[in-house]
Amino acid sequence: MNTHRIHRVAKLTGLSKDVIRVWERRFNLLKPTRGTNRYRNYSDEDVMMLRYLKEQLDGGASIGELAKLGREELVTRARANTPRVAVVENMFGRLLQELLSTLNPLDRVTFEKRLNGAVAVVPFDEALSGILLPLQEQVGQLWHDGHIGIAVEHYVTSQIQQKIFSAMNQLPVAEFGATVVVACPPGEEHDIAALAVAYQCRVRGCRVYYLGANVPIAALVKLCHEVKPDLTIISCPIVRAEDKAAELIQALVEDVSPVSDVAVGGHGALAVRDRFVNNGIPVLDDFRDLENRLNRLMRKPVLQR
Ligand code: B12
Repeated sequence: MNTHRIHRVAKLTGLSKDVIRVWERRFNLLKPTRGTNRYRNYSDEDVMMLRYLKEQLDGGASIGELAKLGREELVTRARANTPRVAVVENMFGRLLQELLSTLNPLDRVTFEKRLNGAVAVVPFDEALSGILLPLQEQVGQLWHDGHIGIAVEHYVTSQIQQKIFSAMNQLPVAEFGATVVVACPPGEEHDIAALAVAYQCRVRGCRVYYLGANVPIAALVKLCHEVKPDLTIISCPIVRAEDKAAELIQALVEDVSPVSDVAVGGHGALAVRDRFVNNGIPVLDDFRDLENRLNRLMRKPVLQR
């Protein structure tokens, strides 16, 4: 999660600094924190909500009516509606090409300068979906197609992981929300989507146990007994052979489901969606679906542990 001083918020949203200050005073919609230097720091969520407000005002809505909806509702609407403005998409597209052009031969300094610079100036949600996940996919593809070595792929993957971990570490440690375990099943090394899932859970205030790649079922069950999750999310990017998929479903149903609600996501889960669903395990279609599930989960009263 990034924080932004008011001049950058003005740039990112197209609103003047005065308007932002007035809305902050009058409508109590913004929650800037104060840095050590006493400057206001606005969150990614503030920026996203302000962009949404600006778009609605441009479309003829009134700020008074919008403000009555309250922050929580506006943030939910903003998340659902965030339009991928063509200019931003082009900017990300160009940046990705620039980043990829630094990989063979590897020019670490240019790669890190460009990546760090880009990730620091946009709300982290946008950096994740617009830069980091597409970069991961393209870098992996370059390796699969033999254009770069596995070492360079691992280097870039680790840079992407660091960015997501560091955004997570800036979030407050949740003490009370729903408890969620996020893991990849045995044999699954593709862990970036799981990390992105963990980040989404953290942003929504869940208590998250992120276990990463290739987690043995027995170890997962043991942890679930210990932390009693409200939900265990399994990320399955790889499409498994029939027998392997059946084996995984059986293990989740027999071993994990008795201890925790389970949900699965990823291409490998979608490929055998009916089998999961017929066995009582819901499949989350995409990150929007995940968000809905988490919002429902966070509205449920949670027992304190
Ligand atoms: C990067 C990559 C790698 C990296 C992984 C790095 C890492 N730490 O994650 C490395 C180089 C290590 C790798 C290794 C391998 N890979 Co690979 N890899 C890829 C690649 C290029 C991108 C995957 C990726 O990270 N995408 C970005 C993330 C964010 O997307 P994702 O994981 O697909 O997840 C998306 C959805 O599935 C979903 N999702 C996933 N989980 C969840 C969970 C929830 C709750 C929700 C809501 C959504 C969701 O959301 C994501 C965004 O849309 C894909 C091809 C491609 N273009 O997709 C191949 C691919 C996945 N790999 C593949 C293979 C075969 C392998 C290897 C077996 C190759 C080998 N011969 O060794 C190995 C070992 C893999 C193993 N045992 O797990 C195949 C899988 C084929 C299949 N059967 O499905 C693919 C499809 C390539 C191909 N076309 O053949 N790979």
